[in-house]
Amino acid sequence: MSLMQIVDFQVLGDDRGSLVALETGKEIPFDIKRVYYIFGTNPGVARGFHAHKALRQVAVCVSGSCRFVLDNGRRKEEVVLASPNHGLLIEHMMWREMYDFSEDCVLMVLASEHYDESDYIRDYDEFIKEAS
Ligand code: T46
Repeated sequence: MSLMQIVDFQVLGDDRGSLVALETGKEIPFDIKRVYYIFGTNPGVARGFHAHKALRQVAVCVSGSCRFVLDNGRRKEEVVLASPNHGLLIEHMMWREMYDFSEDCVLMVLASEHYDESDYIRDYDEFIKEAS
């Protein structure tokens, strides 16, 4: 199975433009406890470089684009997020790295838990040990 679980969102459009609605239990397969977004990323910057023990997330590039690399400890895959119509479901115990943020990138992330630094695995060797 692909590591890249892309969720297609329904776009409600009319002559005014477009609207996407995201709801727990519909497009988002967990209770949304937190929303954050990353923007104004400087050129050449890479982010992420960690996994989460329990956190589940859906990442949406609501503007611009960026590249995600996901790694489950056995293999790595990458995808470019470039549409507000799709979300990337990132399950727990998945190492993630983000690259190639466009200047206009706004990366919105819906998260299943409140922020908790103790849920992060920021050391790749530790991640590989825990993932195996
Ligand atoms: C992830 C990827 C996609 C908070 O105080 N609250 C928060 O909700 C978040 C997400 C971060 N922070 C603090 C922790 C750090 O001092 O903001 C600072 C930057 O966070 P971090 O270096 O973890 O950012 P990224 O872009 O490397 O990773 C973030 C999320 O942390 C992470 O869960 O999956 O985006």
